[in-house]
Amino acid sequence: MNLLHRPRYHFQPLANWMNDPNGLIQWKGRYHLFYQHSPHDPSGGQAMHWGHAVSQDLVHWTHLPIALAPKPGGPDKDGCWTGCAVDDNGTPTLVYTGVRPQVQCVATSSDDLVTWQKHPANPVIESPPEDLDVTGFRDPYVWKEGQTWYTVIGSGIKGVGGAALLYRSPDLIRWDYVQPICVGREAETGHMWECPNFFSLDDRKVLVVSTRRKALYFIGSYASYSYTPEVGGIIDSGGSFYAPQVLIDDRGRRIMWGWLWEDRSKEEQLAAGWAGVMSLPRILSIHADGTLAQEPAPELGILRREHHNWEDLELCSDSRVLDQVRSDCLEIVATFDPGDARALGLKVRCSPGEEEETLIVYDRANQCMVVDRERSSLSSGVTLDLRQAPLALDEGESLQLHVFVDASVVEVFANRRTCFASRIYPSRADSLGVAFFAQGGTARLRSLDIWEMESIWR
Ligand code: DQQ
Repeated sequence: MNLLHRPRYHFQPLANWMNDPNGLIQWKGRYHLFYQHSPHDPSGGQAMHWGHAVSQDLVHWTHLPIALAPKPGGPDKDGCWTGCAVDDNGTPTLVYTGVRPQVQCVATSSDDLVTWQKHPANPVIESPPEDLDVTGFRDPYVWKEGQTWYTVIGSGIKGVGGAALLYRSPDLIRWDYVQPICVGREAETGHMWECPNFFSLDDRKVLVVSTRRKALYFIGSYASYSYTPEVGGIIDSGGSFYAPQVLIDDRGRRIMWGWLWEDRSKEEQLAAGWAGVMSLPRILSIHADGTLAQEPAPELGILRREHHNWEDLELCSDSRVLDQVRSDCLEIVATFDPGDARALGLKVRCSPGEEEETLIVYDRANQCMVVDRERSSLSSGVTLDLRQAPLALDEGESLQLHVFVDASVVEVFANRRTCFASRIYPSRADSLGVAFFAQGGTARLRSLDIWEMESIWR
């Protein structure tokens, strides 16, 4: 396996392919993370298994044995696809999709989530509703209200748009179809909604779906088995974040992880021997304007090691390289007053001669955040592009950038509002520099804190 570009504090399996987070649950105080996994294939070609890891602190993970594997002749013979975990009155229970065809299955554990027994009644939902012509039928997300279990299943109605289909059950085994809680318009949100998540946040209801290579959220209200979205947006604009799942922990926090796919050629992935990374855990809340807020879990602070700090610097039309910092494993917290600068921000993974660099820019003139990886690598076979998302700062509001650099991952949180998880693959061993800059005017860097980060693997 090739360790070049391999992150050190973002979760990954030991090797080979991973995609969606699955079955997130806190059990007896420990966080369990399951994920889509091809245990012997870095290209994801093998029928999907569920990998499994556990963490005491949300940061360091211990790999556990494969939780689910396709069973020859069974309803999941061609793959154990995405699903969720619930506590059924003391029995840990997974509800997931078996393929082909797409059906819903159940497995339980009697040894604290290490080994899993598939239920003899599988598949517990053997086909989509008869009266619907669907584009897919997968990725159950289950919750309980009173004595009744509910699930939404990712789907779409042909010619109409993506849909989240609601079922209910007294026991997780016998399920009745209710109705779609929500149906999108194909032109706006695609023909198929994958990986729906449906949960309360403050006093609102949030629906998360993944479609057309993006994860979307809606915030709205729910009554009579029908969901009305009122606000919505893209969860992450970095181009790699997909199929997120949300865990509700014992402090009531909604913690979200997403799959960050590779942005390099299949050949490079095969040569590396691994593909796919989990995002950092993100804590969700709702801004005063009703949109979704995301911030990195504070627990990540335990990885901070050597610290560098700068205060109150004026930036005018140039960039300043920070000679003290040379690393590809960093956390950066920066607060800027944008002043009258046209654009300002940070550069990471810079080579000394600026042959390679990735820019994290607030474009004040156009009121947007940009992650510019057009010169992030001199290699061919990697995506080099510019990603942007709206960010309108209020009068007098400072720009707050919280950035995580971890080898091939750059994860950016701008004012808790606009997020980017992007993959970069600098070719030069000396692309380790950090700089800040302003263009077209003067800005002020109020404070800049940089920590070198420790690996999560002991
Ligand atoms: N990945 C799973 C599906 C899901 C998709 C298969 C989303 O269950 O719809 O690996 O990335």
